Parts: sequence; structure tokens; C-alpha cells
Amino acid sequence: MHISPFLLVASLGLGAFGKTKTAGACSNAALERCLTAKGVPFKVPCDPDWGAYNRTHNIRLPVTPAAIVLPQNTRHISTAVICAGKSGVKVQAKSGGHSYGSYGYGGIDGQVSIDLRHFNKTVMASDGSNIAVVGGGVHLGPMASAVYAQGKRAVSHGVCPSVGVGGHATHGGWGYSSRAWGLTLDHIVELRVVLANGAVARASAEANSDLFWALRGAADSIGIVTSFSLRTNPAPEEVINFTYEFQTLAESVEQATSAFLRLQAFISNTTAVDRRLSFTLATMVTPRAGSISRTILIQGIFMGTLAEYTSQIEPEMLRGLPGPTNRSVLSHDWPSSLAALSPDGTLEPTPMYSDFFANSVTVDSPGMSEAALRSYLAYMLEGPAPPVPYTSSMDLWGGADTQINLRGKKTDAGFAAFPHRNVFWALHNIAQMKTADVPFPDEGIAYLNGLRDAITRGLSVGQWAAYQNLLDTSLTREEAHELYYGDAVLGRLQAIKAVYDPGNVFSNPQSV
Ligand SMILES: Cc1cc2nc3c(=O)[nH]c(=O)nc-3n(C[C@H](O)[C@H](O)[C@H](O)COP(=O)(O)OP(=O)(O)OC[C@H]3O[C@@H](n4cnc5c(N)ncnc54)[C@H](O)[C@@H]3O)c2cc1C
Ligand SMILES: *[C@@H]1O[C@H](CO)[C@@H](O)[C@H](O)[C@H]1NC(C)=O
Ligand SMILES: *[C@@H]1O[C@H](CO)[C@@H](O)[C@H](O)[C@H]1NC(C)=O
Ligand SMILES: *[C@@H]1O[C@H](CO)[C@@H](O)[C@H](O)[C@H]1NC(C)=O
Ligand SMILES: *[C@@H]1O[C@H](CO)[C@@H](O)[C@H](O)[C@H]1NC(C)=O
Ligand SMILES: CC(=O)N[C@H]1CO[C@H](CO)[C@@H](O)[C@@H]1O
Repeated sequence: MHISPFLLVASLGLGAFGKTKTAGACSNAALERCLTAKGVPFKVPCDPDWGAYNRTHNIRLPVTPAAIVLPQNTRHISTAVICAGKSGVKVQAKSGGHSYGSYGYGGIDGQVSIDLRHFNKTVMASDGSNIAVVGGGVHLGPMASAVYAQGKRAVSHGVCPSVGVGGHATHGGWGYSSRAWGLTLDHIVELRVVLANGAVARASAEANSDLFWALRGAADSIGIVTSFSLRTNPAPEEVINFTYEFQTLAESVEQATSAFLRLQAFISNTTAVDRRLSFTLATMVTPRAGSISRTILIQGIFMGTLAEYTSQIEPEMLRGLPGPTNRSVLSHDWPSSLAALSPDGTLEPTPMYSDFFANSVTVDSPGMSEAALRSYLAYMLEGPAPPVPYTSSMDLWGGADTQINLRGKKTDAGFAAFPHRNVFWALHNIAQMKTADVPFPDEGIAYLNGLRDAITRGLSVGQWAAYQNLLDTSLTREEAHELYYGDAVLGRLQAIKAVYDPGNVFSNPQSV
């Protein structure tokens, strides 16, 4: 009799099975037998300590894998992938586990999650190349600390220290330093990968260049990266961290529209701006009893001195805007500039859990039209009351001197399977429940998708897409492929997938 993993897992909750691994029959007998016979460490839902391994970052989307494999070496990964393939079970790697759709756990019940927690080393090459070799399970905070400690070097990446390099670097990786150094993905010079047939390969511009192309943008569909070789940059001596809050701006759609247009023109001004400056425009909307609080922030960094910032950058950036309600301008060294951004003020990868939904819109150069800005801001500032508090951030990828959109990377299918290379803004809309007792409401998803529609209504067809690291779980597989990749990249990805993973072992709800 065939019993689906889902039914078995559901019955576990009813106490049909004991709390210990019995007769290899907790969730998928063939899989467990294969893993046990080959000495691969793993956990199944019947294990008493399962609860220490299965907790998804997104509380809204719990997932119960058939097994969570805990490899200590590459052989364990190869073996687990082969066992899963033979047992007809799909596989996903888990690095930081911060996928918005719980894809590190498979994204749906009954898959194998390969937890890379033991692949946690960051070592600078000793040959003077300044290349960091980073394990597939390293978190961004410890990676930044280790790269800085071993020669005052730095890599650009997102703000949250507990995000994993595995998902982040292979699907983009934007942070404030990306205008200066490119995305995290752009730092990759070589990858070590385990393929669907268990083979271990190197991928670089020279070796297996088709794999190298595909893994940078779609690793979730192609293989398991066990280590990343990343080029590094000299860390800046001084970093200015600035935040301005504009409470009155949120009171008028017209004022906010003209302020955003002014900032878009400012960041495009090659006389005033170079790659060292970056920011986000964030609008925060919080429903309260009987009212809605709304505020607009400019938050960013300048990799230079405080004197240069206050005399050259700040006056030109704020020219023509209403006076900010609050101004915070702080000088940091590189590690403390990263720590200042983190939720708990440190680079420790403290686990975080949140009940949320998010979507994204990447807007190509030359940026937001006046119509798109007005429609976007009207929805947030004058539109329907949101059922959930949310933040909409316009993350800056474009503008004068940006290193994200260099010409060599732009050709659709040429550089990498990550195709977003003419982006001016990446808009990130995220709604989060603040209390644990009320689950995230469906209307919250509809509200944020309404916000996405309000943005795209003012844009021309072909000017916008979506960013796969800000995974939108409301997209169908086909919609995700269109928005994350587009036809040219998708076609080439599918051809490479057919060679390296013909049985579709590496799968999640939006994979290729
Ligand atoms: C709090 C928070 C802040 C964030 N901030 C930013 C930000 O500032 N900038 C930004 O760009 N993004 C940001 N993100 C999004 C983040 O980049 C993605 O969620 C990212 O994919 C998470 O990677 P992970 O390894 O932690 O997740 P996981 O859930 O472990 O993995 C995500 C996906 O990648 C695959 N994967 C993971 N490791 C590997 C590997 N070694 N080989 C092959 N496939 C692998 C998984 O199978 C899964 O499909 C943020 C997310 C959160 C939750
Ligand atoms: C993890 O497993 C525990 C124990 O079986 C269960 O109570 C819990 O709901 C699971 N959590 C998630 C997020 O699936
Ligand atoms: C890596 O994990 C091991 C346990 O597997 C732990 O002892 C070690 O401290 C970790 N190292 C880092 C750099 O996190
Ligand atoms: C561009 O920046 C320069 C230097 O700050 C400034 O003098 C000039 O007015 C700006 N141009 C525009 C169009 O804003
Ligand atoms: C900004 O200033 C207002 C009062 O002017 C205050 O209520 C608010 O808390 C401040 N916000 C921040 C982020 O400091
Ligand atoms: C962009 C940036 O670095 N912002 C941070 C500056 O520092 C304050 C507090 O020190 C943080 O709250 C900001 O996130």
C-alpha cells in the first residue's frame, strides 16, 4: 500500500506512531532505509528532537519534510540526494532557512531538506587572492565578521545576519553596499556543487560554465552548493549611516510624489552621486484602533567621511524636500555599520520567526514614472485601511555609477540566470503580524497584491518584474518563471536542468 507522506505526517499528530524512529517507517520507509544503510545523519518527524530542526522562519507557512538530513561532509549530501532520487522524494537545500516560502524545507510537505548547518566555515584563501571560501550553510552575519577579521575585507549582502548565503547569493543578494560592489551573486567566482546524480562538480567561468551560469540565479532547481568562492572588497574605513523621518510627507500624495521624483533625479545626477551612496525609501503603514499611522523614511549609507557627507551629499539630497521630522547621521566602522542595521544590533545569526507575506516589483531604469509613483503613494496614503501593518521599501539598485547594472551583466541570457540587470528600484512590500495569537489574514495577501497592482498600473509593459529572493508565494509556478526569469533565461535554464537534473529531484513550488 502506498501511503503519502502527508497522510503519515498528519496521523503522527494523532499519536499513531511512537516518538522514536521505529522500523524505519516514520515517514518514508525506502528513504529512511537508504539513509540509514549509508550512515547519513538525519531526523524524521517521529524523532523526539524534531522540533529543534523543523521551525520555519515564516510562521505562516509551516512545512513538514519527510526527513531533514544533517550532512557532515559532501559524501553525506551526495548519498542523501541519491537516496531521495531512488525513493521518488524531492530535495531542497537549507542554508539560513529564511525563504519567504519555507523552500529550504521543501516549500510543501514530504520533501527532503538538506540542512547545511555543518557547512559553516568562512576561510580567506592564503594565496593573496583575497577570495573567501564560504560554506553553503554560513549565515551572513558570521560571514561578514569572518571576512573582516581575516584582512579587513567585505562582501555586499542583505541586512539580516541570520539569512543564509546559500539562498541569498544564488538568487541575487542586495544590500546598501551593492551599488558599490554589485550583488552578493556578483562576488561568486567559483562554486562546489552536488548534482542530482550525486556527482560533485566545480563550476566557474572556466569549468562547467553552463552550471555556473544556471546556479547563479536558480540554484534551488539545479543542485546543492556546498561552498562559495567569493571575491572580496577592501572594507571602507568609515561608513555614514543615515535615517531621516518625514511625518508630514505621508500626509499628502502630491508632496510625497514630488519628493520621490526629486530623490530619483538626485540619485541619477552623476555630478552629485557616486557608487558610495545608497538608500531605501520606506513607507510604513500601521493600522491602530480608529486611525492609521503612516510615515516615510529615507535610510541609507555613505561609504565616506562624515565631513564629505554633511558638506556635499546631505544638502543636495535634501534640497527641495520638506524638513525631516527626525535626522540621525552616525559614523561607523564597517562591522559596526552592519551591526547597526541588524534587528538586534549585532552580527550574531540569532534565529528570527515572523508571520508574514511579501511581494516585490523590480522597476527598470529610468525608474518610477510620475503616474506610477502617484498610484503607489495614493494606495498607501489615501487608500483602504490595511488589515495588517506593513512596510513598502523602494530599495535602490540603479542611479549614477551603480555597479549592479554593468553592461557585461545586462545581456538577457549571457551573464547568469539571474536576469535583473537594468533595475532602478526593487520595491519590497512586506506585511507582518505583530502578535502571535492572531494568524495572518488572507485579506493581508489581497491588500499587498493590490499595492503591487497599484505600482505596476503606472509602469509600461516590460518595465517591471519580481525579485526571487523576495519570494512571492502567491505567484503560480508559471507566473514566477515569467517574473523571476523571463522567456530567454527560462528556456536556457530548462535546457540545463534537463541535462543535470532530468528527474526533477531539486524542486519547490516555483522551481524550474
Ligand atoms: C529578515 C530577512 C531579511 C532579508 N533581507 C534581505 C536583503 O536585505 N536583501 C536581499 O536581497 N534579500 C533579503 N532577504 C531575502 C533573502 O535573501 C532570501 O530569503 C534568501 O533566499 C534566504 O536564503 P537562506 O539561505 O536563508 O534561505 P533558505 O530557505 O535556506 O533557502 C532559500 C532557497 O535557496 C535554496 N538554497 C539554499 N541554500 C542553497 C545551497 N547551498 N545550494 C542550492 N540551493 C540553496 C533553498 O533550497 C531554497 O529554495 C531577507 C530575508 C529575511 C527573512
Ligand atoms: C515542528 O515539529 C513539532 C513537533 O512535531 C510540531 O509541534 C511543530 O508544529 C512543528 N513546527 C513547524 C513549524 O512545522
Ligand atoms: C560550526 O559548527 C560547529 C558544529 O558543527 C561548531 O562547533 C562551530 O563552532 C561552528 N563554527 C562556526 C564558525 O560557526
Ligand atoms: C547635480 O548635482 C550638482 C552638484 O551637487 C548640482 O550643482 C546640480 O544642480 C545638480 N543637478 C540637478 C539637475 O539637480
Ligand atoms: C521622530 O520624532 C517624533 C517627534 O518629532 C517622535 O515621535 C518619533 O518617535 C521619532 N522617531 C524616531 C524614529 O526617532
Ligand atoms: C541604513 C542604516 O544603516 N540604518 C541604521 C542606522 O542606525 C540606526 C540605529 O543606530 C538603525 O536603526 C538604522 O537601521
